[in-house]
Amino acid sequence: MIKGISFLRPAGDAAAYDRLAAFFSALGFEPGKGWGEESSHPNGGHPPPGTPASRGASFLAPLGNIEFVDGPMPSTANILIEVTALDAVYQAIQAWLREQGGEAAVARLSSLTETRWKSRLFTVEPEPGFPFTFWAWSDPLKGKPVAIQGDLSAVGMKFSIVVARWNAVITERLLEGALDALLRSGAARAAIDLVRVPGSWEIPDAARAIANVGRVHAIIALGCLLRGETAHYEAIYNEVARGIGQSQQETGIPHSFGVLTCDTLEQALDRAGVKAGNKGFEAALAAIEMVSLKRKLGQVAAQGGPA
Ligand code: DLZ
Repeated sequence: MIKGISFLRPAGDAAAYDRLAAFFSALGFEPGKGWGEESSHPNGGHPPPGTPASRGASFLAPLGNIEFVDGPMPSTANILIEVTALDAVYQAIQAWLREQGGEAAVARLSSLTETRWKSRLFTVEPEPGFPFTFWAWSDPLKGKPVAIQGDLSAVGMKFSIVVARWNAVITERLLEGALDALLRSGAARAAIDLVRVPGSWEIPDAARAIANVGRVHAIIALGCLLRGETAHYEAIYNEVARGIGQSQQETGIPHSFGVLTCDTLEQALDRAGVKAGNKGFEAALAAIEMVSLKRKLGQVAAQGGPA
């Protein structure tokens, strides 16, 4: 029943709000939905007339909890952010503060200290009066995530969507779903290329050409093959799947598979947003996740690989 927990804190003024939001964005926090009074309040509805406008910048973390303390409080800020690469975060924050306000701003960053609970931490005030403590377990195995998995933020990522014109009534819906997923996950419109090909058969060739140029982080393949209307359906489908997979494996660029293979148009419509989700949306999310995962695997490898 319980789904999440949010901690609301007034920023004070618009400039502080912007700086705090910039700080959390710069550290790679996944942006939440946030809110603005023009659209709607998180509790729903519009504010009564005469209420001052307000807005909310939201940032997500994979895990959260609220802790009540009995006895002396630890000497930390009351918002603690657990990370897995404390030194890298420290350096990133130091650089951000220096860029914002030179050495005077860097003075709002404490030194790294050991705690009594086998961890290291530091406290920073990205905005005066807003302290945050970042910490990590000293024993890397303790702080290690149980699984290495990709996130779903597309901020800063570039994509190509290759979409087949054949069965356009379906593929245009898949395209809408894919764009919806990318934009809602933070991708910039300018970071999405759209490439149209005649039919699914042509997708692997176009995908390979795009991957060879190497300017995008992932390729999303969208098409629709209908068994009833496609001669040599199996042969075409196998070749499309093999070609997309081969392009992915040989170029190292994630290719997500959003090619529907259905018996009837009705089935395809269901999978293109009517009754059974939208395969284009799912393919776009898979692409985002794989880009993020491959970055993380790269970091793990750079740090010497798993123990
Ligand atoms: C020719 C053909 C047929 C019969 N059916 C489909 C289909 O259901 N879905 C699809 O994406 N494309 C189809 N095509 C077109 C081929 O993919 C290809 O574009 C043409 O054979 C030209 O090479």
